[in-house]
Amino acid sequence: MTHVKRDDSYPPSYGKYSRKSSDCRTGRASYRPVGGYLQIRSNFQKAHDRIGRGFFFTLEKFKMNKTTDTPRNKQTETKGKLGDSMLGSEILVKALEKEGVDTIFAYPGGASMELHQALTHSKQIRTILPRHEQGGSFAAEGYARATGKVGVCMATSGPGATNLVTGIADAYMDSIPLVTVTGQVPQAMIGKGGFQETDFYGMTLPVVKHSFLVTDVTEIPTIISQAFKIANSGRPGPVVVDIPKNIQQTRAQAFFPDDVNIEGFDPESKKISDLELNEIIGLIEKSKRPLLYVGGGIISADASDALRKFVDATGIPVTTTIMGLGAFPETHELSLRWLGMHGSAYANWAVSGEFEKDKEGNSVKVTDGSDLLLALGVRFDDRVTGKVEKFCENGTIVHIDIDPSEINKNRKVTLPIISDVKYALERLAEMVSERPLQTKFDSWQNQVRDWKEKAPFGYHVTEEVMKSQHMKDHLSGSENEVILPQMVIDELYKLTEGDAILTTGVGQHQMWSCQYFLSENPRQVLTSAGLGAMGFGYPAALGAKVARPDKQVIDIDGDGSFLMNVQELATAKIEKIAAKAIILNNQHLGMVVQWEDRFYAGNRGHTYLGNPDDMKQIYPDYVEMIKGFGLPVERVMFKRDLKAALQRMLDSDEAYVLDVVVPYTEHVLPFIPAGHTVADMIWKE
Ligand SMILES: Cc1ncc(C[n+]2csc(CCOP(=O)(O)OP(=O)(O)O)c2C)c(N)n1
Ligand SMILES: [Mg+2]
Repeated sequence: MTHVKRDDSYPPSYGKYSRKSSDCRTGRASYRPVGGYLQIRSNFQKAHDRIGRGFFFTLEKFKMNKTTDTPRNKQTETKGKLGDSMLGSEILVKALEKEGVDTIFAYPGGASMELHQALTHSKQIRTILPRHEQGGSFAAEGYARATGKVGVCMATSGPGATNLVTGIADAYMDSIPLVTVTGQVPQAMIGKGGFQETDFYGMTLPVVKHSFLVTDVTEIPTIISQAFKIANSGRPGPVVVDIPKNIQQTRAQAFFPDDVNIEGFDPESKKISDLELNEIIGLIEKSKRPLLYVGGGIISADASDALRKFVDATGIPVTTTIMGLGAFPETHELSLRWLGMHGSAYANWAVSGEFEKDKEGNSVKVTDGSDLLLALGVRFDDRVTGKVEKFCENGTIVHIDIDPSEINKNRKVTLPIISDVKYALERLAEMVSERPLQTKFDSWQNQVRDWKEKAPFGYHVTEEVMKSQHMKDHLSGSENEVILPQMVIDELYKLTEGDAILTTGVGQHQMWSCQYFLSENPRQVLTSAGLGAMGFGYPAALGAKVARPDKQVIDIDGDGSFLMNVQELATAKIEKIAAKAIILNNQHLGMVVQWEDRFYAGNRGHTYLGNPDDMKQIYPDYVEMIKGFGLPVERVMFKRDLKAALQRMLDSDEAYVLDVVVPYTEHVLPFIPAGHTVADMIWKE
């Protein structure tokens, strides 16, 4: 079996012993040690014997409980500076400072309190205490997603570390640069099932880009530099650095390299050739209906300006993924907004064609979709493609990505290219401005315009809403004042004029946030896309606000999702982080309810979040709860109060929560049921 790895990011000398996860197609499982530490031992021992390095731990080393005898690795030969005599914990803090870290979200415990002691002496790093490690990991992600810089979080061994796993998995799925530092039990205790020991290194293997277990105190600076480099080069991702307590307590003089050269790891050197670029231009010249399908890779690569130039020079319309929101301005006439399960009908039509039902109820194609799909920095996620073989079935597909493991993984394409996408777009823009295309795409652009006019995102108060329990319980006599969830985001978009950073939970509110808030720029809507992790919204907003204090940062959340990390309100209050939150409170797990309505005849399977003994009550009482955290809060029930309440929230200098009560009967449309095609898209009631 061949092992194709993300980025090819292993130094070859680490080989399979690096314990880095790989993509699922190539059988991550074969990397995974079956029996924990003992099983790894033989592999690692072999690796150690072969390469004579101290990068990989061995049981012998743990037994020795000292680490400074490890053979020096190559980095000592590079330029740098020998540090003063310091404790391992202090070396770590210095190494983080050297990487430019200004914020760390860290929750202490027995195996990491040494690190916290050292952090108290840092003048550069602000240590923020989240109220749950999961909150800390999402906050670090929010920081990273808002800036493109590496987010950093830290936890103690055992339960502290396991609480980080969801955040790490989230960063892995969405390719977010994250360095997580965890304390580990002393080396002598590893493998013995001692208090708060978990094999965190092993546990996180399938969801990290790389991981280190530090066995030599003097290697901390090199490992930290490597961790940051790996996290944020090529396709970004999470890196775990697990540091046993005895290493933190060991005094040593460590070498701080100016730069680290990781042998064999140079993802950014992958560049498309002019020959391939000419081939793409040739395909565009021949095409009648070219379409750009762009994703988070454009944002990670900082390639949106280059994309804009290329579109200006060619007139090719653009659709993005949710991770690619803002890679191209959504207000631009050539923007088709985002595509997929709940994306715009017109983006989905532009990819695969427009279908209508005939008299017998069969779907028939009425207009062709794209004949040339330029897929850049995307991964053909199933929420985008639906039934993947039908996705742009009749088009030629060009796929450019930095990560070889994405090529032909979900969708076989005509022209796959491994390249830095920014370079590819810059060169393409240059080439087409030097030698303009012979083709114009007027009729295709007109088609796109017609589609946009035919099926804009929209909402209205339906009969279902009027007849709903929500109306009876909460709006009897004031039915005209009902607030639909979509209205809230629409109004917020108008009030902020689109100049804000949004985070979201996961569910219906998430989809409406992406539909009704148009991203002009990258890094405006931060959402857990690949993992779909409820609880992401508010902690991510904290991280984003810390990183971008100049911006309004607003978490648009569901009542279910918000409750999952509600404790982070304490972080906001105590750390004075003015991240706002709007709870679109439908008293239900709305997205699951929507599926129940569509596919399970409306049978409710534990999707009601309110109090069944008193359905007129709004439960839990967020107003009382948020008051308990010492933060301002308002409940909004009537449309007439919405705008002013939103404005008060925006005007607040501190964290502020609006609990907006909305009906649960709304469905997110358009909707392409999972595994189906655009022919099955429900786009109007
Ligand atoms: C941690 C986690 N658990 C469960 C789910 C499954 N899930 C997806 S959406 C959803 C409902 C979310 O409810 P809420 O946050 O109130 O948002 P709404 O859909 O009502 O807007 C659930 C349970 C998930 N995505 N994440
Ligand atoms: Mg809800």
